[in-house]
Amino acid sequence: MTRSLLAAGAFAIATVTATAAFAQQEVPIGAIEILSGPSASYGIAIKAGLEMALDEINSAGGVLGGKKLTLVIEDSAGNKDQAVNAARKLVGRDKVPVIIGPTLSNEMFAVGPVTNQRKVVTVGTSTTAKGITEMGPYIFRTSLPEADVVPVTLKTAKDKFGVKTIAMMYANDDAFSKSGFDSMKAAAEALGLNIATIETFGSKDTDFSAQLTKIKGLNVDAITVSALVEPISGVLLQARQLGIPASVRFIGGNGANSPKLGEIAGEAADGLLVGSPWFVDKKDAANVKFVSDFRKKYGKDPDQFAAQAYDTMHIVAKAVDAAGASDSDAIREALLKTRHSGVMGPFSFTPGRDPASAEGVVVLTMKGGKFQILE
Ligand code: 1QQ
Repeated sequence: MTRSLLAAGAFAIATVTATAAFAQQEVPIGAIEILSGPSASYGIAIKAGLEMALDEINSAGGVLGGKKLTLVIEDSAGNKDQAVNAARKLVGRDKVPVIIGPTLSNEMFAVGPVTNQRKVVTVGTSTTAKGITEMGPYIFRTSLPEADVVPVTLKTAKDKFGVKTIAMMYANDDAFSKSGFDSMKAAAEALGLNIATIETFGSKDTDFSAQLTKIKGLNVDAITVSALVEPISGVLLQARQLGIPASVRFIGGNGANSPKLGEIAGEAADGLLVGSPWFVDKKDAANVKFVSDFRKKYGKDPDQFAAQAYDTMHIVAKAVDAAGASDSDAIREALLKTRHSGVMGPFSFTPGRDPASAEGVVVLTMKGGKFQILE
């Protein structure tokens, strides 16, 4: 008995020592993503992209001369407070030098001030609202702001489909949805479009009939919607049920860039226009390999959110190596100088920590519940 207890104790000590030694061989990267709840499709795609890049980095020898990069991922469930708690855990308990995420701008506006104050580099891969990187010198993003994408989408709607009069809808309880609407409105005004009405709703709403009935009577050419994927899908389904014809085209923002839209709305989403810096059929070698490897690993196509996350993990790994240490300040400096050629195209940060290039935005449309590039 005593002997086996002693042996067990010795074993436990040996295990702890081995774990501690092993821990020093690892560089932990934190991530805060939506893995549950209505917006989980975004976070699950991001997690898949991060993990695929992580595997590639570690198979190629890791970082800092042979250390493994590990991912400590926390679920925010799309909730600001849960995202802030996750950030506190990652900083305090896990001592991560970098946090990737959170998924939503709404969450980032709560997390950013906390991680910036703790001087922990925080890199949004999907946060597109205005003002994200202005929160402080530790806040970066690899996602193109809506302000750079929606003018391209609206110009295409005008030039290619003759859209002149629009109704505008947005969720007024989500920072991204509101900011995306502001960008859409500015772009519509710059293009000289007539705005027949502006209608709002809540992100958890399921009944949009009052707004849509009003819009139906206004004879518009198109309806813009700035919202996350669940409410947009609800708007599309209900619009067609209420008899708004398919000739009235919907125009979405970054929230519409998830394949979940087609899964929920099906053919009601057909004809929707959305801008994106990435498309699954992009023919460059890096993207072809990424898409093929992703299909092999996960048995489905990557989406824009997975692609952005995949590039971001590679960018972060490069910066860790260039920093020469698992140190947030050194990584911050290194990120500002990092150049990466990824599946989204060539990437570097502006001094303000936003993506340097807004080129390569393509406009996609939905057909049979799937995205297609607009020919
Ligand atoms: C933001 C977004 C969302 C659509 C990310 C999933 O762009 O919150 O900024």
